[in-house]
Amino acid sequence: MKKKVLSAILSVAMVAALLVGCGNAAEETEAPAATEEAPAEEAPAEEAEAPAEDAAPAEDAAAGGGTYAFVSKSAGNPFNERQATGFEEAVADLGGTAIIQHPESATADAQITVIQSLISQGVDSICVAANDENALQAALEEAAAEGIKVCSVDSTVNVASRLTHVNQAGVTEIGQCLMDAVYDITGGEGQWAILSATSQAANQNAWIESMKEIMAADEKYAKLELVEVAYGDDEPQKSTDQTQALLQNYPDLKVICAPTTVGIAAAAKVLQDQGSSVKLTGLGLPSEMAEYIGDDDAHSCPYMFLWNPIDLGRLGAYTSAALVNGDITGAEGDTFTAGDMGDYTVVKAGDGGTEIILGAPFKFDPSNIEEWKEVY
Ligand code: RAM
Repeated sequence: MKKKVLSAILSVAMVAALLVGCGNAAEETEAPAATEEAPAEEAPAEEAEAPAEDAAPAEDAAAGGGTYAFVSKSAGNPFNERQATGFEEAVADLGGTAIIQHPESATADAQITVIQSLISQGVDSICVAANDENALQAALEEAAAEGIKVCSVDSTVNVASRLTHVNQAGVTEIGQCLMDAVYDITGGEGQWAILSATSQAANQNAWIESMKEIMAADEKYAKLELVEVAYGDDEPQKSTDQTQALLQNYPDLKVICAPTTVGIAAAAKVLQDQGSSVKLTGLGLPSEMAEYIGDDDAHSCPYMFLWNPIDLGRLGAYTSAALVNGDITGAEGDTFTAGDMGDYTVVKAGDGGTEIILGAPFKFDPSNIEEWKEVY
């Protein structure tokens, strides 16, 4: 199936999912037809960790093409690769040049090096999934001073560092989905732990904060005990080690919630291989998690959530272009058309800045995982 057709189906499903919130998207929408061209097998066109050599010079922007850069959190994470694929697709639609940069590690320093190189290349925009909310500020302010339009995607930078943020879903909405899942899977009481990405990741930290606030605000959660927030740094081996440590340190642990696709995949394997009775939920890529999702003792994850990372990348590109073209400034109330994804409005974000929200989280469970695993 051609990517565009696939994207159109996904967009319809995403809109429908918006209406059902944490509900199971497949119950309300037509699940995508299985496709022979699974995104899991598609290598992103540019994997370069060093600045791309074929980047168009700044003059191309004046000619109407535009050079749009995407900086992911780190290399080797399939979620980031799918975002990059979407970003490239949208830039191709716009007739521009995409520069995709996956830093070597999920650190602010690695991203600062990449951002500085992009500034010297004279790109028109930088769209970054931040490894640290505040640490990129000097580099991004320098970019802005050079006339480069800066937005964040997936994981925000602070208000001073960006014009707007492209958010996958509302923070509280994701926090509520995850908290409801922990409540449901534990049976409403007992010990649970979080396996996160890096300790500086703005997106994971916001979701974790939201979960804690939801838990504290309602008596319903009073019998749940959050014993630890562990950090696997979005590295498979460290996430595996952290999962094993949680199992060892908390013999009464009932549930691990991993709000990271890298963490949840690593934890799922540990739990399932060990035949552990500890259950798992969180945010995962269907293609990586299909073998672990099931209602029985043989599977570690009853269900999990995510959004479409390809569409997230596409929206990041369309937002970048709208900023470069002057269609939006990133102010609350600005509207723009994101190609065939439709119209989006810039809204107020929780940190006092603005954001553009892609949609609502999808729920993936045994009823739909076989179909979605082919999509992303
Ligand atoms: C990981 C990354 C990414 C996050 C997903 C859910 O791939 O940390 O930033 O959005 O998980």
